[in-house]
Amino acid sequence: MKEVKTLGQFIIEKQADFPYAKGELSRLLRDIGIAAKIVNREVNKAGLVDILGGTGNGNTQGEQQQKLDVYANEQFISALKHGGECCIVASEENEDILYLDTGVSKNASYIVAIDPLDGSSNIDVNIAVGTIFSICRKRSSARATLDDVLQKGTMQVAAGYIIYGSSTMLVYTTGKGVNGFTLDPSIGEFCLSHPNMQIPENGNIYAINEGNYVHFPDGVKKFIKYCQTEDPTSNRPYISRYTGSMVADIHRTLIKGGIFIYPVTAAYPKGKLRLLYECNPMSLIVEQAGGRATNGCRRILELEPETLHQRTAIFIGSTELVLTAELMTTAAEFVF
Ligand code: P6P
Repeated sequence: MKEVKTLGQFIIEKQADFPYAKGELSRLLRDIGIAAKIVNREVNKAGLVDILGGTGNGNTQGEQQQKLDVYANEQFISALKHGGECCIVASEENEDILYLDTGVSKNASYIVAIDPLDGSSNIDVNIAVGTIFSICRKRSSARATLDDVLQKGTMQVAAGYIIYGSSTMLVYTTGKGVNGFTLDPSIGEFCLSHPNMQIPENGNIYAINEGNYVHFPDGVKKFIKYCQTEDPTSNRPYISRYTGSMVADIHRTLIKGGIFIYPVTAAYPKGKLRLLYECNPMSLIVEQAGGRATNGCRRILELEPETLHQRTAIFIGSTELVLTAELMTTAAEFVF
């Protein structure tokens, strides 16, 4: 009988990796896991209850807010507020940071940046959506401020995502490798299913929205043509897969290898995806699994955040493939 290790058991076991840990980060990860199970329950029955469709409001990004977006945001913020370990949450769904450092969270020392439901426009068509989170420690000795949120990706103490797909998985890292947990609905627990995840060094799947082809930098166009050119010695033409859901595309890339690219486009001259709560956490995970993540020429984790909802281009995936894409794209084409 295979031993089942739950997320909670794993977190406690790994706490030993941090000699000075007092359990705060463990409790914070537990809180995120609880909210994920609640959101999962609603995502799974989204077609049955009036939680689908738009709220009629827009979010910070001017994107049509889906009801499930709002619900997920509320659930994660509530779990963080009542968990006692988070002093500030920065959410894609909120214009400004939210201070949680009152009551049980008065002396909390962690900052959480989160995209509560990424890819939510896919909910109505039953394509996998996800939650992405990034955790940093408060740097200031006094009350946390926006400066404590605007930290480089290298300062993350943990990062992870939940993918609500054919099964629901939570994948996270605390800087010592990447581990994946699958939700077992029969016991309501995330169970270790993908220990020590390693991304294949190379891969033959490329993910990019080719609808934007005409607006891509020439180097990106060159790379796409490279992927499509017959060359049996290098397993080309590659396979094109793109779901419109960053979590789903990067989860597939993590497991099967390949590359996910969201470059600069006419509509998004600085890239579309957000640095703090999409690109930084996904980049830490992929790097910890042995992959590479840049904006085409600079490491994502080294980019200096200047604003809360800052966007960046991203090339992320198997090291060999990301390097090939970078070599085809001159630095001059990239917005720093
Ligand atoms: P496009 C979803 O809206 C999202 O933020 C990511 O999950 C996804 O990778 C990307 O945008 C899709 O953008 O422009 O290709 O529809």
